[in-house]
Amino acid sequence: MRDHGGLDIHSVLNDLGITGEVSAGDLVVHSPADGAKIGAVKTHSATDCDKIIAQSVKAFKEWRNVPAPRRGELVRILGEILREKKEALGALVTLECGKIYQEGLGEVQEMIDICDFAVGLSRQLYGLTIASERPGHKMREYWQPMGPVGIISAFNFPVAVWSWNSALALVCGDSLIWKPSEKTPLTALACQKLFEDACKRFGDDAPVHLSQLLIGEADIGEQMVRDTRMPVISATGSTAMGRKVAPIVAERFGRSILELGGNNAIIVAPSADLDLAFQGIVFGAVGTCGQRCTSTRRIFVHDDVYDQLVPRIKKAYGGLSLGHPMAAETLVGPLIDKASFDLMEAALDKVRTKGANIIGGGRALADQYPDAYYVNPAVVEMDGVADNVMEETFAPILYVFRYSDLDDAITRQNAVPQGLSSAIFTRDVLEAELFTCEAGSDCGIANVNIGTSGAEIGGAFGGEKETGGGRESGSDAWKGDMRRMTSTLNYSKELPLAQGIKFSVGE
Ligand code: UN1
Repeated sequence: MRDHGGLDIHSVLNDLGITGEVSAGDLVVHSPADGAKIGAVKTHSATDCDKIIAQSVKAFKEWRNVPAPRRGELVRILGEILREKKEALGALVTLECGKIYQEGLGEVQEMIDICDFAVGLSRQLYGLTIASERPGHKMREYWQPMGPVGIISAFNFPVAVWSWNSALALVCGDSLIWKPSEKTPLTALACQKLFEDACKRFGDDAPVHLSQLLIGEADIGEQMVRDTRMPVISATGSTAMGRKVAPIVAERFGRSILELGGNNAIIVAPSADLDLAFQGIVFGAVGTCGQRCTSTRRIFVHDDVYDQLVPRIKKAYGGLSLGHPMAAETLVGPLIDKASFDLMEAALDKVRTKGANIIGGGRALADQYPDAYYVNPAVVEMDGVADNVMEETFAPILYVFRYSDLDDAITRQNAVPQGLSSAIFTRDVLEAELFTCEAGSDCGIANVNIGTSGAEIGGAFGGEKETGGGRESGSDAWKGDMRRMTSTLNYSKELPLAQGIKFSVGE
């Protein structure tokens, strides 16, 4: 294996300054790359959780008074530190969640990008000035900090999702509590350390406990979700998780920002540039070993190009370089664990019994890595087998369908419970415009001539239906971390009532 300049677990933990914190604890972490134990961290108790929330409330009350552009300075410093530690943190992402090092680096870059975005935003938390219907009156909107924001993140983007939420929430004047996946606490501890370093460089305006970790299983997350001191809960993960979180938060009239499962499709039209479509599909389907919420899970290929494109994809699947995610030549690393592998096998068994044509699937590299779960990415030709695939399986399975009519392909694309990402490859402007019109894709993301995954941070990220409806990251997603205040000011000497109501109190 060609490694990356000795970026092994020890040097990486050392470089990130967390060796001590991950050497003993009740939560043992194994690398999905080879199954080796790479750390053990202490989990929090219910009493700890209560204390962490109380501390967060206190930190919020100080932080909200710091001017937003100054709050942006803290995020600027965090971005600077992330640049300094990009290689080490990228390698830890790779070793802890198994994505290839290129993608580990990409994930840290995504953190840097959102920090840059948030720094600019810290001077642009604009509200509207609205024309009042009353003489001598002005109406204005203010955006105010909300309070402690609870962030729940998944193993597959163990650091970027935290950064989308935290960079925005920090400039918005909120404090943070982060419950990372129990599968990836080391990267969370590393981010916490980098954040604390940023606070030191920043100076006294950053209160203690401005950002804290909550380490543990679902029960501790649920305690945070139930707590009325947490006005915003931003949760990323499975639809099953969101189904639990959403009603709990709704019942107490909290705000939830949900980014849940996807079942993303690409339509390949007759005029498509097939080289682009090929690259976009294969990256989308096998990148991150199919473990992105934006991974390409279904393709609808027009009859006219099916026989040119699909055999090419199947051939490429035969030659994909699987292997240790730190090896430079690897394109596909491992699945996170055995449970994921079992789900992939179960999904393939289901279509196999219906007579689908399956290329790939099954375990790979088991002799070399008996304690890790490498798999052969699978292509499943669905023609005549089933109408659609309704579930998200977090693994590299690409279901391939034929189509002849674009409206029908869009209908089938949309006919799943999830609504995160979608794409069309076409050089026909009418088709491209149809795909992104009100009767086109029903997803939060609808791309033309690029794949379903790999969104930039500048756009609002999220989707509809079982994807949860939340938006994180760019555009005006920051509004989710603030409360809107409408203020009408009277500078006249009268008190006219709105809607022309006459109400004069005699004395
Ligand atoms: C996720 O899988 O939860 O668009 C996030 C993408 C990445 C983010 C994925 N920028 O694929």
